[in-house]
Formats: sequence, structure tokens, C-alpha cells
Amino acid sequence: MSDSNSQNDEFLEPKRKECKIEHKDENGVSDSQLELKDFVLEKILNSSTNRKTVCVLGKFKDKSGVAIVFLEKNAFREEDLDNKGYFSVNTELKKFFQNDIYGNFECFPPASINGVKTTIIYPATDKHIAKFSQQQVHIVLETPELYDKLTLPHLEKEQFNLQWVYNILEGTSEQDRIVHDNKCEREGFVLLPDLKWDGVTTETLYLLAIVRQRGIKSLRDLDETHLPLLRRIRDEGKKKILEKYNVAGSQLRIYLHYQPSFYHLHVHFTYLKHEAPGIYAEKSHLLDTVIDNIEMIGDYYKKATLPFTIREMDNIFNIYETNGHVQRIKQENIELIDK
Ligand code: G7M
Repeated sequence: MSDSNSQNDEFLEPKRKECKIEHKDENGVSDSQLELKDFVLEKILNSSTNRKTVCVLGKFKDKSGVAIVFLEKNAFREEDLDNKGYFSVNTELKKFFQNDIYGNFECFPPASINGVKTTIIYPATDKHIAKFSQQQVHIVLETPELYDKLTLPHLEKEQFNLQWVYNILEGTSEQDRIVHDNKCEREGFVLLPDLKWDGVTTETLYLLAIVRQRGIKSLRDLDETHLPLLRRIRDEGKKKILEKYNVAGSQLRIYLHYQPSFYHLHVHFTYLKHEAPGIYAEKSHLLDTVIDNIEMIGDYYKKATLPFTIREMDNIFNIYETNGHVQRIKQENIELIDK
């Protein structure tokens, strides 16, 4: 299940330097270094005791614009549960109390296994802030007509920049992270660790397959002409993950998001036991089911009503609200529900 030590070291080294992050502009050109000691907190956007994450908004001293910093405590890795890891001489144990056979402590393991996964978005836009903020969520049922009339015009006007995707496909970013690269322009794709994954901890395995073909925005655009591409992603993706991470295809959740955040077709591969964000029924569509639906009805996704979630701070919420498809809950009603 684990990767080789040399690969672990490769990932641990940047972790020790984690407080200093090189910032690159949209073309991947390095322009400055961000340091966490220069970060000035403005607001907590979201915090989850369950996931052990916190997302904050703030500024870096002497830098214009705002930044989002997302911190996540890492999952325990099997290979750290030994006398070099948690049970090593370098682990400190602070006692809270001992009562009969019950002891309660706080343990301070070696820094090398105690990293906090950190994602920085700088400069962050209002849309990033909305995406990472805690807010009320609603489901809408998007018919093909609603897609054409409301969703499509909105996403054509307003969507997240795809530069990071093109940087990967054109070979200017994250090249050392690529697990598989099928260069076929029509049916090729790049498989690499998702931003959310450290690339090492099998328990939280999370990879993305990004298609080379441009112009396929989402599940909605898929039809029978895409079947060879979809089958290739599924089959080659499983094979490469088995070879590199020793995780069987039957232990993978392979799916697409609807709506995605980024409108360039990509497929998520996560470890089945890992509850990654966005795996729930209202958002994820298993690739096997997608392939099966299209095999039965070639234009299935052009005809289907697809549910998706919208959050009250998203601009698309206003569009669906104005057209009478969702209703914002008034603050006093929320308080009543909470009681
Ligand atoms: O919801 P959607 O299907 O659009 O998911 C997009 C995925 O892309 C998420 O799981 C993100 O964590 C991932 N992602 C986003 N960015 C900006 C990057 C990036 O720069 N590199 C990588 N490897 N993954 C990213």
C-alpha cells in the first residue's frame, strides 16, 4: 500500500519548508515567495471539526489582494505507526490525567510526520471566497431546457479560469506529479494527484484524469462519440493506479462532478474508503454508470434532468432564484429550524 521511502522523502522535504510557498503567476512564472508568517487573518470562512480543516481569508503583508489559506490535518499513515514514527524516542507525551487504568495524554510526534496540508490561493477572487465559505445549499433539478436557458449562458460568461488545467496539459506545471500521460489529442488524458492529495497517503488517495481534448465542458456534453475516451480513462486509470499505488480498481471510486467547478472534462479517482469532499449522491456520477447510460442511449446526458447543488453565495443561485426555481431561506427561518 505504501510508496517507496525515496518518494516519501521527496514529499516530506517540501513539507518542512511549508511555511514558505513560491507563488507563480498564471503562466507559471515565479514572481515572489509567500510566507505564512506574513499572513494576517481577516476572517474564518469555514471550519470542520469532522474533517479537521479550516479555511481562512486574509492578506499577506505588503501584498495587494486577498488570499485564502486552507489547512487540513493529515490522515494517519500506516507506515508511520512504528518506532521511527509515532512511537519513536522523539515523540513527547504530555499527561492530562491518569485514573486507574485510564490514561489521557497529548502526544507530540516528530515534525516530519506531523505536517499540516496547506493550500494557498493567492490572489483569491470573490468566486473563490464564495466557493470556500460556509453557506446554505439547495438542490435544483436542471432539465435540458434549464441548462440551455440558465446554466449555459451563466457558465459561458462566468467560470473559473482553466489556466491550471492548460499548464498541466502543456507541460508547464506539476509535471513531476504526473502518473500517466496518454498524448492522443482525441482520446488522451493526463492522470495526476489532485490538489487535495499529498500524493503519498494511500488512505486518502485522490487522483484526477484531465482529458486532452478541449471543449468538453462537463457531463452534459457527453455522448456516444466520447465512449472510447471514457473507457480509456477508466481502464488505463485503474491500471496505472494499481501499478503505482497498489490499489485495485475495485477499491476505487471513479466519478464526475455535476456541476464541476472547472468546465474542462476531468474524472476523479478516490480510494473507496476515503470520504473525499463531493462524493455524495447530489454531486457525483460514477463513471461506470455514465458509460452504461450512454451505451444504452447515446444522447442520454442531453435529455436527462440532472440535479445539482447551488449555494446562496453563488451567482447562479440568483439566476435560478429570479426564475422561481429555488427560494432563499430567510435568516429568522434558519434560527427557527436550528431551535
Ligand atoms: O468539482 P470539480 O470536478 O471541478 O473538481 C475539480 C478538482 O480539481 C478538485 O478536486 C480540485 O481539488 C482539483 N484541482 C483544482 N486545482 C486548481 C488544481 C490544481 O491546480 N492542480 C491539481 N492537481 N488539481 C486541482
